[in-house]
Amino acid sequence: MGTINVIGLGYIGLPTALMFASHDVKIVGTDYNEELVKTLQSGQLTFDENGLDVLFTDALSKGIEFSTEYISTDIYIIAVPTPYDKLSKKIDPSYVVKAVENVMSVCPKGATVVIESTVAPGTIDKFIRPVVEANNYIIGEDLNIVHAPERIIPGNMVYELKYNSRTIGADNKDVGETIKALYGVFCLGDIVVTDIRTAEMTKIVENTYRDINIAFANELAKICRIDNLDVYEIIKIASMHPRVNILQPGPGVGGHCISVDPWFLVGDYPGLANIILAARKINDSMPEFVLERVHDIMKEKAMSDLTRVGLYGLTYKENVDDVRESPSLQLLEAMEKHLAPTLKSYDPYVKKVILKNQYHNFDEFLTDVDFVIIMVGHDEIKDNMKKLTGKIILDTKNICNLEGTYKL
Ligand code: SAJ
Repeated sequence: MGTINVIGLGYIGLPTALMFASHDVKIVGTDYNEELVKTLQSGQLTFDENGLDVLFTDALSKGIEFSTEYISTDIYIIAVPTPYDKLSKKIDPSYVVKAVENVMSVCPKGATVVIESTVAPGTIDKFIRPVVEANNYIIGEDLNIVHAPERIIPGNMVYELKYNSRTIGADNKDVGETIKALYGVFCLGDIVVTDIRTAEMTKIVENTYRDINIAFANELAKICRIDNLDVYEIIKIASMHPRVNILQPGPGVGGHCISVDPWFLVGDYPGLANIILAARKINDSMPEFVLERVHDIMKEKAMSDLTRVGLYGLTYKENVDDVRESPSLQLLEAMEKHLAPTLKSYDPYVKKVILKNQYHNFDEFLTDVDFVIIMVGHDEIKDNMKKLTGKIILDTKNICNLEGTYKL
């Protein structure tokens, strides 16, 4: 097997590159960010993830290389960002398009480009094929295009890379089977080969399914709040039914996947994507729902000083360092809209200063607040819950058993 050039060394590209390398596949990882490439070349990781350090050491010992340049080879895996426009909800395919163009500038005839980045259904037909054809490449002869959407969950990426099943979308069965065999080097899950449009749609459907199910749990939380019912107890009991499995309510849905992908279906199928749209709205309403709870609790406690209220957790979920679309940031944004003063906040994983009144030490944060809103269930707070004794607590993650704790 020849060298694989993995393009984009972020949350998906880097673990994938390391996994291949640790299984003795020759890998060159390419990223246009010089700083990032230098960091990796110096033997340092660029983000925290369970088990990634061990994989990195292994991949380095197997000779993985990092570069800002694309190399000439037979197989490319593209894992670059696919941002979306917040207002139009449309995908911005420019990074993927640019990567494919760069590949074409160096690749030999007959090379294969595997796109792992999540794309809205139809993106490859709409944006990638025309660019390839505009370069006078014949798809299937001069260049093969494959869509192999990633499926790994931040926090458990290394495990899931190995054990999750995967989808390979290709125009041609033989190319699909070749790429399937390639991923089979490390992937122990089933690998299904299908066409590109189906692969694109499947990926979006998976995240939409989860969004809808989280929205159901969040809607139940709102319903139960009205009548002072324990939503967690109800979910627990209902889920004992053999065909019921309800997810957990929370302060909202963040991350770059579940809170984004369903919008592509809403945008492309207006009038048809109704549950999908409702689910998005419910999940997006949760940070404001938390604010309403804060308001009610402050009234009940006759507390007026907003500066003594603090948010615990800024990331989009527990034990990761990613703050993209996080419910806490959505909540602070909503406060800003109402011109309310910003709350104190703290997150053990967020080392950079991204907010006013942000703390970097748990104890100092606790000293300066009377009311703690638990937004993220990091292990740190779970392991130190006693430190919150005596505080007013709103626990949106159902992790605190201290007496008097308010729930969602
Ligand atoms: N959440 C809840 N209640 C729950 C579960 C999650 O409120 O019961 C919230 C989380 O706190 C978080 C958000 O939902 O804010 C999303 O978190 P997540 O852990 O469910 O998923 P992501 O966004 O980290 O990763 C998802 C995964 N997709 C599915 O589970 C269908 C992952 O497999 C995908 O690879 C990833 O999106 C992606 O990149 O598309």
